[in-house]
Amino acid sequence: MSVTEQSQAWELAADFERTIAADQRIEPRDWMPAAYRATLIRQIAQHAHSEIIGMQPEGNWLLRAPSLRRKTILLAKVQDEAGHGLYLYAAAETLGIDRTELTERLITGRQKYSSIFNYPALSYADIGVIGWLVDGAAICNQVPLCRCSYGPYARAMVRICKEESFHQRQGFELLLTMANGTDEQRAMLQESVDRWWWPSLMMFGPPDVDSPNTRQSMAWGIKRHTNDELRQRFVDMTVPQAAALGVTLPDPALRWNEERQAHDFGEPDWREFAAVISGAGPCNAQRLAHRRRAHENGAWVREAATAYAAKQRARLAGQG
Ligand code: BYC
Repeated sequence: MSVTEQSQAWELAADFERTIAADQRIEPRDWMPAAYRATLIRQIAQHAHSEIIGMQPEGNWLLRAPSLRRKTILLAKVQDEAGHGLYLYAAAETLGIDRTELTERLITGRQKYSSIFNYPALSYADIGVIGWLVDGAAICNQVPLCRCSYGPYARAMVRICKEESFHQRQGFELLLTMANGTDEQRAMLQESVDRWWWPSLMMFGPPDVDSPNTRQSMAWGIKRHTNDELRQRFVDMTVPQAAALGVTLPDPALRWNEERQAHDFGEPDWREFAAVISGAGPCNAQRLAHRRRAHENGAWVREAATAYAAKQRARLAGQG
């Protein structure tokens, strides 16, 4: 590298650091360190994959919804998740990676998606609990991402968070109906909360001491809070909601700490978390197999769209 090139490179790096320090946004055409780009591709792609894989546990109940009203709500929610996946893949593409490549990394198991979607949805109460706890956890995690230093990701998150808020409310409203229903419905609700509580806490990632990426991601303004801070925020937000529903959260260590002005709570089973994210959760194989099948079944759509685009290009070139 020549001396001029070297000083240009320093200038670009200094510009990047200044933008981050001033809490301004990095945009796709700005220079950025390779590791910043790689971290964003990893996180945004995992996030996009989670939205798409996350359609499966709820989609499983679409044909068994207990009423037309519940079916319409669930259908709208599952469609929203597909939309979130699209915004996020589009945001990842601004970093110079192709969506085809990202899909390939997902279906070959080279990229992760959220641990939570490797658990089965076993009853209709699970549909409410996914909305309440899973989307509730997602909101806690994602609202700060609206201030992420990378512009396209932050802007996608603004839109996604508005929709997540509807998702959480529809879940809570379904659960409130069950809570005011029969003893059997209340038992179904409690059983579902018992299964989903700990996996929901795991959504925030490993404890801070075991999180290799948090420090650097916070220094770059990608993450605004640590995994443990957001987990605490979620617990504090959820406890009064559980009381309103009349359900017990399955944690004997859960209690209000007057001194900290926050709840103390127990440790999730981190061995289970490690197993789930390394592919050995209850539904990992099923989720990936389903995604792979859907991708193969969609090949003709991609081929038709590509052929149509080529035809349009040829027509426009002919006109020119
Ligand atoms: N599941 O250093 P750490 C939704 C991985 S979709 C799986 O703390 P980071 C919804 C992590 O990737 C919501 N893997 O990482 C959709 C890393 O592994 P690699 C999805 C996890 O990135 C449909 C390693 O563990 N939300 O709401 O600093 C229907 C070490 O972790 C998990 C997002 O994706 C996990 N739970 O922090 C309903 C939010 N946790 O990549 C609802 C965006 C950690 O080094 N993502 N890992 O091999 C984030 O905010 C961050 O990536 C995380 C992890 C907080 C998740």
